[in-house]
Amino acid sequence: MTDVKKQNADSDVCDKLHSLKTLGFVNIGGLNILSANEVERLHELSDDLLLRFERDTRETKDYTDFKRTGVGEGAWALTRFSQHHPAITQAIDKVVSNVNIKAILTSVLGEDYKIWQIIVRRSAPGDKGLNLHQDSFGETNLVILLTDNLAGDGATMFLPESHLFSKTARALGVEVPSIIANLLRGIFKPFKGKAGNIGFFFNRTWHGRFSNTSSQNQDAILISFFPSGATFGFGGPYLEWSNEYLESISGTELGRLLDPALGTEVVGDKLYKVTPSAGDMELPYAIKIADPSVHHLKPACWSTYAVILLLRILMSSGRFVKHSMALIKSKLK
Ligand SMILES: O=C(O)CCC(=O)C(=O)O
Ligand SMILES: [Fe+2]
Repeated sequence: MTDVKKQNADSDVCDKLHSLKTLGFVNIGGLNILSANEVERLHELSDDLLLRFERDTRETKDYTDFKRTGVGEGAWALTRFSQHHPAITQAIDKVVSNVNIKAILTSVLGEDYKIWQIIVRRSAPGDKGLNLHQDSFGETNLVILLTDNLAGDGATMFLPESHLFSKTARALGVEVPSIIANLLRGIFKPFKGKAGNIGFFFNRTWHGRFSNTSSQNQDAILISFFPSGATFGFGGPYLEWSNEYLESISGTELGRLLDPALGTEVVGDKLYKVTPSAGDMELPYAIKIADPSVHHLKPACWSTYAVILLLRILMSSGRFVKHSMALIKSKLK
């Protein structure tokens, strides 16, 4: 495993990395990477862009209303976020070029990671949240909060340590709807923090989004990384970065990370496999945790197992009640 100390990272960053590996998510704070003005500007731009595309959805294919896609109500996303404004590109390039950020990414993804998507997600007051789920093999997200969110309303939430559990949430039938997760707020941990805070999570960690009962929009940038050995693809709302954009950022760290022509192998239609450079033979941590037969890691706290058992009981009782009600209704017809 790449040693984070070798990358000249701050010692506090080493502790944060430890939390990420053990809990599956972490807020590392702002680390003074972006100034308050830069964070404010990012927020203003996301505000302007979301409002503009809401008014005219034909203006871009990157605007998604989660209600339309059937994955929630009261939340919106703008994909290929950095492509929509040079100031966004500049700020995100600054984040991904930062020595501490690179040290964390290298430690969990190896040397050869790539970025698939950059989205800005808005959770508006009344957002119903997002059910518990896991995403693609090896995927790891970097989060930048654009709004203060100390209560966790409309925040990404996690079941700590669940990235180390051998079975998936889907296999166990515990893709808990956010309405239930909200009732169990003590169990799931939201990504709380202040505007400008940066964090990471493995998309293998069981996660979703709490409903937003506050009176404020909760906005966050989510950058999706893939390590070598993992595959990402474009399609649906996730379009390929435009060639003009990639050309305009060539030579920058963000350009290296976004251009699929660099460090990947085409394995299908708009499908790219991240390839290891010579010498980086070690399996990245984000890949290891995706395959329990390889890592032999387990959640350390007994409470994690107790929660998983509770969720299984809750969800199967729910399914039993639903099934019985449907049966009774059909008999009474
Ligand atoms: O909207 C959210 O906070 C959840 C995001 C999510 O599930 C993801 O980025 O994989
Ligand atoms: Fe997700």
